[in-house]
Amino acid sequence: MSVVSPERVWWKPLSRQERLWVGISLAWCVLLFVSLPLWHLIAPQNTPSETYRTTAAQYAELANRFIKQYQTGTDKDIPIVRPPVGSDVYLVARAWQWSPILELKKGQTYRLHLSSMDYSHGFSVQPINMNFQVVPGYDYVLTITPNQAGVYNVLCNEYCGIGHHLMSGKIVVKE
Ligand SMILES: [Cu+2]
Repeated sequence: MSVVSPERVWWKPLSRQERLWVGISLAWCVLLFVSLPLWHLIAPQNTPSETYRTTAAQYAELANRFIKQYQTGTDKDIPIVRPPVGSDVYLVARAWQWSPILELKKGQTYRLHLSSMDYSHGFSVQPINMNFQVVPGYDYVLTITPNQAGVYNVLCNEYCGIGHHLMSGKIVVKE
């Protein structure tokens, strides 16, 4: 009397079709895995690779100096700023506003700094649907080249309190 019946052995050699499907899934996994870093390197608009530690006070000082230097007007008490092309530009997120309003030139590259003065906010640019998390204590630098003129709305897409829905800003891209 045998203890182990051959039918109860779970392992069997793979059939040709099973091997084929395992091969296809494996190739797909590898393709997705390598496409992440590849997309980061070759895509026309990359997510930032620069993040620095900062404090609210430090960042506010840089942003205020930037606003004072290049301010051209105000819109409902929010300063409008036209920075020189290629420069470092600062956007401040706080409950519940984005400041300043940035006026950028189409086809020019800027280093856009983002930080929050209080809670976590979400930097969401509409209608191009670019999204980025803005966490206090960090200075995120996005190297951006606006390639279409127009008015872009900056919305907060991270719930940040009672005035969250009112938190909208603007980036204006001119020809
Ligand atoms: Cu919010």
